[in-house]
Amino acid sequence: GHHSLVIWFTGLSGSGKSTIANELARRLYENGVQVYVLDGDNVRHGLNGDLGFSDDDRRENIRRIGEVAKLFTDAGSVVITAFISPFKEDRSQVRTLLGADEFVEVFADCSLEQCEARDPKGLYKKARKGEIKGFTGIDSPYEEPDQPEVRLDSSAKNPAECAEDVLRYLQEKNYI
Ligand code: GGZ
Repeated sequence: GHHSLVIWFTGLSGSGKSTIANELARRLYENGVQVYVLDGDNVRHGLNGDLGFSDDDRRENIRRIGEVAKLFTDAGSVVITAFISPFKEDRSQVRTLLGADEFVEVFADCSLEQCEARDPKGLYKKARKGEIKGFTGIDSPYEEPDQPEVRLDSSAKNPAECAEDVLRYLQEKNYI
């Protein structure tokens, strides 16, 4: 059996959050864990389709995702979330909502230089040209976690290695 919990990824755009989250979900699913991934694809287009990228909208985005994650844990799932979640205070509120024993913060620690070099959607390039305003890391802040449960060196490691690092942590702490 397993404990319901939220594995909360945070990190810059292009840091690998979604890819690692999906790889981790696949690995957990293969081990019989009931797991669900919340990311921009299933949340920002639907439930949070009314929200943009102002500081207030990002706060509300994270607040709602925290509440949805709680509903999933109430239903017995392991939830993996993959949002930038740039503000410490918002992440801390979600931690309080879930309870410290059901919240695992995972920092995809990839340098801005590396994220910008990857730039899979060309968004950094647009942000540098001023075509997107308020882009995280360029002209909108990202507050790094001081004490994440897991820090992933996602500049140097590939997504499979990072997923493995999270799995190892979950096993060590007897979450799974
Ligand atoms: C940051 C933005 C922005 C701005 C659009 N700033 O690489 P992506 O495309 O797929 O990931 C980014 C995603 C961030 O949405 P989140 O819900 O994770 O953000 S937050 O937690 O801050 O609410 C990027 C795209 O949306 N995107 N505009 N201005 N990322």
